[in-house]
Amino acid sequence: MAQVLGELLRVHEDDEGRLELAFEAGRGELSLALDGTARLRLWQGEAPPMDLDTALGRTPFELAPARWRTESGRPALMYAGREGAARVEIAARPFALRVCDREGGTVAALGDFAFNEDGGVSATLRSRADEHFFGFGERGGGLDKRGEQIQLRNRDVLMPPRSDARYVSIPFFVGHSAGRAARGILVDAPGPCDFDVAASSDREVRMETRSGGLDLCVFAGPLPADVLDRFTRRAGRQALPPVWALGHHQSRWGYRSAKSVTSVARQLRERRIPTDAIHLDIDYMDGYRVFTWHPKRFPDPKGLMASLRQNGFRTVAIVDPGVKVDPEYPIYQDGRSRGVFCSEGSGREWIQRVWPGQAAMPDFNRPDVRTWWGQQHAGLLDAGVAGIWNDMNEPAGWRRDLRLGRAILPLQSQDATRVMQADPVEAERRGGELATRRQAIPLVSHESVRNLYGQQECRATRDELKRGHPQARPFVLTRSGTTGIQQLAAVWTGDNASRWSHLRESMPMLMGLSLSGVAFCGADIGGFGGHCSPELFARWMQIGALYPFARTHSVWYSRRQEPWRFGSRVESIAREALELRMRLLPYLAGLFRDAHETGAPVWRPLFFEFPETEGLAEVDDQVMIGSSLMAAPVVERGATRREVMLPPGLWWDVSSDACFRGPRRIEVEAPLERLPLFARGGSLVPMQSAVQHTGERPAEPFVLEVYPGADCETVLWDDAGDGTATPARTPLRLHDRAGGRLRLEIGRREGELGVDARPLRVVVHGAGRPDAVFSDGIALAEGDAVDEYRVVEGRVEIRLLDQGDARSLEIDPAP
Ligand code: MIG
Repeated sequence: MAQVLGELLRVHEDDEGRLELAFEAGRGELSLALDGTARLRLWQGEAPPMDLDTALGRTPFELAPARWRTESGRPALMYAGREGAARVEIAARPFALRVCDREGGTVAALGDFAFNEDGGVSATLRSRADEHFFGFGERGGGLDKRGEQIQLRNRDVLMPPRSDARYVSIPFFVGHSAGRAARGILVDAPGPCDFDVAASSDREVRMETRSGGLDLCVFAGPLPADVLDRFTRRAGRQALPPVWALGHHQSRWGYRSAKSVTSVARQLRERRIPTDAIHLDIDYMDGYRVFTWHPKRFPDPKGLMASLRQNGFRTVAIVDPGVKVDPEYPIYQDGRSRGVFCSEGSGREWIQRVWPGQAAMPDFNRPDVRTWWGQQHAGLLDAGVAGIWNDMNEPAGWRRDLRLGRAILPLQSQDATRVMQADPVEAERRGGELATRRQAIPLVSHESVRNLYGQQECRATRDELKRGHPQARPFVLTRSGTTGIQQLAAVWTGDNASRWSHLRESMPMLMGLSLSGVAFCGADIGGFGGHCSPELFARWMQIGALYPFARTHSVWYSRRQEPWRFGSRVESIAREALELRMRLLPYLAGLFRDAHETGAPVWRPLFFEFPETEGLAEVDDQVMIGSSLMAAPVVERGATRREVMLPPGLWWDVSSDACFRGPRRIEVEAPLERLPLFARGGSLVPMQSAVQHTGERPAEPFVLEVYPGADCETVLWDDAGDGTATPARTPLRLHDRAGGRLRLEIGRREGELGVDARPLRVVVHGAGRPDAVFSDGIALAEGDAVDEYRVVEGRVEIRLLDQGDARSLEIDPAP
């Protein structure tokens, strides 16, 4: 039975700017952050809701010195600072909140607070009938979640109905209606929670935690980008990937031996399919014992990885959390003697079935267990593994299974109701002492902190990869996670299938995940389960090569999915798609830098870039890659044309330089060879020539594509790729006076990293045959040499030597 909060009895302002609230049936705390974010916590009894900043090692809430005042008869908590401002009005009977921005506009109105039997809290957010909702982590279905009932509980699952729980739960959403201020809400819960997204009532979002009180934050806009900036400031920003991780990854469950890995690698190079990483799935282990190598099939891991590395490949190895129960297996013995595993209420080790048979599950909530787990990686890392792939960490598992050779059929899903784990906050507080005094750590039920499990494992992994190299940018890939996972790992969306609908669905799924803070995300290219057709593979690779994280992966009993398995036509299409990714590397690296610094995702829905424009919330088969490029892939079988929605402004078809003015819908031809890709008018896209992997020196290191149509500015980042030096930064600016002279300013390069002088080719699209081209005021001659220009198919190409000095270029159109 729901129990209302009852009347607000007392309000007490503490010395630091928090407001303590006492209700008939519980307690609360209201506070504001320096950026104007409002936070409400509610709980029953003594214990406040679990502090996830402490539990997950996040940056603490940046408390602002707010004041409790009454203005024009309304008591409110208020703060106004340089970075943000907010006023929160409180109504006492019944308790309700109104969060207002600096201008006094309502950001959020919240009410109907009630406790459930297990100490969870439900609340209602008022909504406009035309508000659209985005986020919630990794979800199926369309981009706009209005009308859905959503469960957030991490679990292993094959493409469930859209309302079902999936691997990654992020209880955050953005609310947006065209032309109005956007806002965001985070329900910062360690365990499962549920949302009714204007399904039962079109003017309300209902949210409920299942236990543990409520810890809710309201993030103001006005732009969707402002909401993401504030949200990721709270939850953590995208970690910068090592540059090699931005290349293509080739994976398959079924690369059974070192031989098969070597052969795939050799063919990738022979056939010139750009690839940076090869993944080793569970096949490399000995009887699926984590951190071991199969002695026959992988007899010389070090030699294997050295030869891969010599050919420009990094190796990523899978690590599952389940440790085989085997008295002969040193890792199990050691873990057992140190008591690192989760237990059932009775004190018995929590055993469940996964690949190795019976397995014990480490309790990653404890810092000593995370350190222990990290140390187990030594063998992999010494052998030359460059990145770690954390699978099965929801955690997945089953109670019984049927084993038929390589096939394992889970028969009965796990029931973790009696499992206990260390209280992550207490464990954190006790830190290093823990190993000796663990008996004293209070336990909580696994279910109440379930959504943290995979994230804590990634934390153990990342910390280990950074140990001794604080500047390093580790590569960790995870299947499960929750709020803030982007600080620790890239996310792939788990087991999809080789179906057109799953290709189509990957678009909104990745855009939704992106809006939940996870910029580095991707779906298995080609589909994991089932047999991929040549046409589906071609189409999947065209857009997959532009996923923020681009990995081809499949299951062992499906048709092989290396690009050459589908005939030479599809092989060429895949090669070209991956070459495009390599050519875009400077642009992509800049987008990751933006995500890291501002929270703006790499993959953005159209409304994110055009929040004033009506009708874009529904567009989820097109994507903005950064603010300059828009892809409209073909995701329908047999289609060779498609309709494209062009938002306002000029749009250049990248393949033909045809130029269109939006807003409008156009039909484009898209034969199998072609991905419809548009550049926004008024954009500068730094590119390079294609390489086979990111470690290869491109023939042309810097090609600046200029798409006229509006003024714009951007920054080119040069980066050692591994965090060893602060990057160099070259500001770029385009002045596009309609009809008049076009001016490009290349700023002076700044920063620590030395960049050698290099050729630069500036390509100005749609410039026709100009009257004159100037560099720093001096007219250039036509020709192919440095400091000359030529006209190629309606584009002006200028060759320069980039030595890091400021430069300006001007193009006078023909009269
Ligand atoms: O229960 O390691 O999602 O990518 O290939 C299956 C084998 C276990 C699930 C992952 C998939 C991986 C597979 N794993």
